Amino acid sequence: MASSTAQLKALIFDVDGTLAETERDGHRPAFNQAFTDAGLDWQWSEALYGDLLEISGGKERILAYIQQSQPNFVLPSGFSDLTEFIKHLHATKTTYYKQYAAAGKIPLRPGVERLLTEARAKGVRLAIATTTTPANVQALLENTLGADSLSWFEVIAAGDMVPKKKPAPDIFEYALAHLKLSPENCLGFEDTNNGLLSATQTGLKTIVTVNDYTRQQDFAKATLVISDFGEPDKPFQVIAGNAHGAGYFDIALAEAVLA
Ligand code: XBP
Repeated sequence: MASSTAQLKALIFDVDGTLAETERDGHRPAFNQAFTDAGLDWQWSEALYGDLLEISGGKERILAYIQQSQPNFVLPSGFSDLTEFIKHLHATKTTYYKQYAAAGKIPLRPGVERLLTEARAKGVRLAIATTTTPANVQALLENTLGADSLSWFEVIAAGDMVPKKKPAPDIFEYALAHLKLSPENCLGFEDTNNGLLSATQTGLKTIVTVNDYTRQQDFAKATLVISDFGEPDKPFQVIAGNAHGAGYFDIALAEAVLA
């Protein structure tokens, strides 16, 4: 029977803050450990980090911090320029992040594994569109969902694969182009205003799951804003939009939201 509503073919997920509380449990402590290793007395508090999250990308975030808050910074010897130094700091930070993931310190958010498993069982394709470094995505997925879980995702669009980071649409455009799908057949999942802008500029209907860093942000462009994906025995809270009476996010709700 012909249908006038768009068919759901793929889900495109942000990683940081959406699949897991990576900023709180992984990135911030990893930045701080990298600073200590480099002999710097910089420590990013939770509050400061909340402000710094306005800048997408770890290397870009370090640069903005130096420019705004460390006017007397002197380039350590052995580095030809600031870009090289930031690259070095960031590589150390990535090493720490991977260690935290391997140690099980970065769990998935409620409902994530259930939703991914149901999508796979029903033939709904999966992709990732994230600003973070590809090695971080690999470490998170393998240590939470198992060794083969990278292969669950047809496209892992991450980090420097595109010229402009979120809120630019580049990373979601990259994911859609590699899926060879139109945005009408996909849903995007985000936790930040920057990410929401990135996704919706491509035409994707986007679901926002908030967290402590982002719940005060402007999500007017989201199709649905919820506390998390929820579980049958632990329903989400609906913050804005129509959740069609559901208590947790599943493929039936994804289809209802897309229709
Ligand atoms: C995530 C980011 C990333 C991480 C750090 O944004 O901005 O920079 O905070 O990762 P989003 P890297 O969730 O919108 O994709 O240090 O690897 O950049």
